[in-house]
Amino acid sequence: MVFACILIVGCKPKGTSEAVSGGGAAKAYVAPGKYDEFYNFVSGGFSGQMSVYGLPSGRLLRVIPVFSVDPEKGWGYSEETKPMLNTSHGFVPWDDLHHVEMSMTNGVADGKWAFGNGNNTPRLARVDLRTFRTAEIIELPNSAGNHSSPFGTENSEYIVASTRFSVPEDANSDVPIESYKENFKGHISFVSVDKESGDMNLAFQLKTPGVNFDLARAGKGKSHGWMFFSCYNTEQANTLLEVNASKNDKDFIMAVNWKKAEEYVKAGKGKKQTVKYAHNKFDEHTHTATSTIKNEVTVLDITEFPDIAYFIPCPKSPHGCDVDPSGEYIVGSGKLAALLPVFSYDKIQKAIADNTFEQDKFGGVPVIKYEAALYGEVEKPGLGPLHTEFDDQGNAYTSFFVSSEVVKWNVKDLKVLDRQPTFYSVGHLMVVGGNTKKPIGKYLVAYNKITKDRYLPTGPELSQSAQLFDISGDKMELILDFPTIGEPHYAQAIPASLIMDKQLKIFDINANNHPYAAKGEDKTKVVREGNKVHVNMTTVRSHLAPDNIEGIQVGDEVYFHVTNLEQDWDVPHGFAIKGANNAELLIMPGETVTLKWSPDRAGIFPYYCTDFCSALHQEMTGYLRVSPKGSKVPISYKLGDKSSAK
Ligand SMILES: [Cu+2]
Repeated sequence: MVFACILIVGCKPKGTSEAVSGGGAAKAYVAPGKYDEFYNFVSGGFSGQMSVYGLPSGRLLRVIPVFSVDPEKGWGYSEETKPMLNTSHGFVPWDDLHHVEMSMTNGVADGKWAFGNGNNTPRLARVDLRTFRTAEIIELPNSAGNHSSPFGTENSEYIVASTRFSVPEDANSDVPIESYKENFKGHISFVSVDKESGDMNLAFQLKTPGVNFDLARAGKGKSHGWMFFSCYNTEQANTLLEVNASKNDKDFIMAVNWKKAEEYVKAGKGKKQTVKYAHNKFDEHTHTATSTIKNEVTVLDITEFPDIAYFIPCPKSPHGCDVDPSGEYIVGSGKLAALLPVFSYDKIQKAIADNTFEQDKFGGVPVIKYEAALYGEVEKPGLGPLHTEFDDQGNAYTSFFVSSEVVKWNVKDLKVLDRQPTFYSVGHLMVVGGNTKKPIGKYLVAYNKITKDRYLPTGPELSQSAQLFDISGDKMELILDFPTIGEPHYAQAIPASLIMDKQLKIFDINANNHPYAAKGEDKTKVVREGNKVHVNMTTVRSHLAPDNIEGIQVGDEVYFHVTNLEQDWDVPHGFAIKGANNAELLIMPGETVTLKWSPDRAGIFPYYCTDFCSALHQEMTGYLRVSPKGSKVPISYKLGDKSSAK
């Protein structure tokens, strides 16, 4: 116990009682009625969501359900959104979303889409920044633990996702675990993105030796066309990894010439493989998602093509693998290393041209000599380096998990310039645009793993914490703490001006192609088809139509297709009915959404609008009568004196 206390005290950076005051606080202050300068898209870690904060205020603006069901928005509960969470394993309503990647044009965020990874049941998602909704999810075959994902190329030609756990290929996976070295392989998925529509497509996969891929970054500028991946477990251990995968002094960064790989695939060199994966898309006009199971992927084995991939030794268990704005420097972060190696793209190219390789290949892939690829090492920067982002002045910022600090250093001379404590144990960090060709060196956010004493306590679990630093001066200055949802891993921020004027304010009711849309109260109806009953309902301030329904029976499957007739910004309506065992619906102006409900008893069931919409919101209710199975009560429905019976 005493030992534990000492440990905890020992972890605290000096000056834990320091509070931000005066000028610092003013820098994060956004006055009521004023907008933030940046949108910050933050991964929700184990919550499976993405949340959006304003910077510098830290205001929570929106939580976007991606891989998780969300009762606030009915995501994954409505019939229209359920297919978005379909996988080859069936309906999977959860995942851990670790990393966020903004779509890019010429190496700078273009404000079209945000991509997110699902680690557990490997998936890639695309969020539409006009609607702040998940528009597409694609499952990744031959993969497990989609951690090294989603990392995009300079023009989002591809969003790249690699397997954290090497596993046997899907087609022949029933093998002894001990046969790791022989049967377990890594797979890297290249998912193409249509520049206009955003539609994703699993273009091809690279099959690699069995290691654990951790993180990655695409080359940019001079290194555009290349991609760099950190890999650990080069020991190829399959048990007690904390010991057995930490034995080698150096693991690898893998440099991949993806343009070359793309050429080979186009020339038909890849092998078609039978797999099974789901591809889910949300259609904005039918307001409905479809899920398609696909059965084929093209795989290129990198060991058969000597000019696609190279390993570069990197000390020790590398985590982050970050490329500077010029594309020349690649920073490897060995999370158990005491130094920070910086590799040079030019030197890597020269080493390849000169065959400056180690004598032995690794798993059939050439290994470039460490010194031949190395630009230099940042000496004694801190303990446990994890991630690096960059500013517009040639500086890098690296998070140090063990020593709980952010360290600023110069990319050219590798000298440490500043260090500031974080509270506590920082994981990822983010500079606005810090992964792009044009960083905006104004703010840095540290996403911390532990909160300890920063906020009011909340039972056994404390809030997750982000910390905002002003990095515009020579010294980094902590200006704000703000709590976050889930456990944020990575995040990215973009100027608000890039997307705030592109927001979709309503769905055009005339373009609503939902098959059960009722585009007016005179189009509402209740139709029995066997034991299925379809209710084409409308909602508008301040009533639902119809608001009296009879003739439903115990054992029926009732589908409430609710169309919101409003055509004003920010006038959603909700829908809920007593006893329904899923969530409410939340229906945007011009949209149609469906709740499936199976009454379990006879009686009167009120239904109502759940989203406050007007002074007469409380009156926005209706009654539904359920009769016993086999009852002679006919289907009938009405609104006021407009009734009809069938
Ligand atoms: Cu309402």
